[in-house]
Amino acid sequence: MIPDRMKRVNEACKEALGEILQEKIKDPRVGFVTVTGVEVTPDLHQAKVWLSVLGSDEEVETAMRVLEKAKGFMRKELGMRVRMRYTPELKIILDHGPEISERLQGILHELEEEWQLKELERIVSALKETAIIGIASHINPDGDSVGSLLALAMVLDGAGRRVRPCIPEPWKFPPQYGFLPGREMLIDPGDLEEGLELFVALDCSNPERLGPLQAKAESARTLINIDHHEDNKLYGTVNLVEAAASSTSEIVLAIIKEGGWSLEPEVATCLYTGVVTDTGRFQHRNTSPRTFALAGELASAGADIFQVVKEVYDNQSLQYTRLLGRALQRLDVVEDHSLGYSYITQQDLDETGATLPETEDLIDHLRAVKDIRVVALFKELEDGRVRVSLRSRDGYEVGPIARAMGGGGHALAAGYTSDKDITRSIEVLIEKLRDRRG
Ligand SMILES: [Mn+2]
Repeated sequence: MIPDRMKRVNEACKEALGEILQEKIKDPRVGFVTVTGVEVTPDLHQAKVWLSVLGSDEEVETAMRVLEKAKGFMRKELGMRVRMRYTPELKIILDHGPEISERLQGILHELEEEWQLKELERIVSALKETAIIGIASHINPDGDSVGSLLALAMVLDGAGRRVRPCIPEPWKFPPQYGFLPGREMLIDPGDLEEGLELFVALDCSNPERLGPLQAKAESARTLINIDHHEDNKLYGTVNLVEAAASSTSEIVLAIIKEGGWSLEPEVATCLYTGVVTDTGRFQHRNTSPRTFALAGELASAGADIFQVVKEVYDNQSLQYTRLLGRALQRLDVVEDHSLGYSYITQQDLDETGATLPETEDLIDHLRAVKDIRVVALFKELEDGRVRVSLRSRDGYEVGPIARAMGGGGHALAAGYTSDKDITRSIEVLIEKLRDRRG
């Protein structure tokens, strides 16, 4: 049995360490840490400190490593806060207690929802109160970035705002989204004003994703960051980042509803395109019952769901189809990591006549192969660098790999750019996967 005196010491240390973690440890890698228990030996020489850390395995590991290094500092702080004959050495132990972390997750989730609701209200009032609004989405546009951009632009235009919707590099506009309504509203990036009162960035996990528009976005008085990437850098003045959302289009729909704006068929078609493409036609892990409800809602509002399929999926050029053939032919599998990979060179593009923007979904054809857990597609860019796209199945997370390589994305769909040539890029990725699996 623990004597009362030691119980008091444990309690005092627990409280003090909690404060120290909250007030003194500012390292962003530490994240959400809670002291769940402290047990000091009767001779006061050692204190076992149990910590619960929220996050992915990798985040927990990083946080523990940082805290291990901060042990000496924490001990010194503890000595100043709790009067003891001797300040114990700290032994930091990771508390795996599932019910504790689940409870914390629950609390965190509630806080997050409450916070998001407030941000949603702030965004809607900003959109209603500002006359001229800049809007942009990310470089290398996809269905969600274009769909959410055009939808928001049309709604605000209909509400009498002067909108300045923009794609950072318009010449990279994927042709399969050329049918989307509202496209005629897009302005040239060069015509976008600096220092606007309000600027909305859509689907961009970090401001660099705005490419040539980054400076203009950041010169705005208020920068609203709307996104669903879990690694979003929260770079906006206002941030509405919902990692549980299937797509940015889903969040834009929430904004439209909150604003009481009507959902016109053209707007619904744009949002539906975002949802369909970002969920891989309702097949990726970000698909939930909520996604189907959302799709139903958009279809009811008049989204042309058949046109979306026809234009986006059943519309590939002969040139691209031949390129796809090459990529499929080259698919190779590294058995011990269940990695499947293929590549496309500039020469392939020249010879087939296909263009890089057309290859956005090519990787999904590679993923369909049995027993492959991670698939990588290496695309040689014009400047010689290589764009690497990663997809996974069975929950193996590729997001951390992409981030370790200087890129980003979602847990199951991510990417990065490599400065090495294709052969070397492939080798580096294989090495990286080998390291991770030990
Ligand atoms: Mn998206």
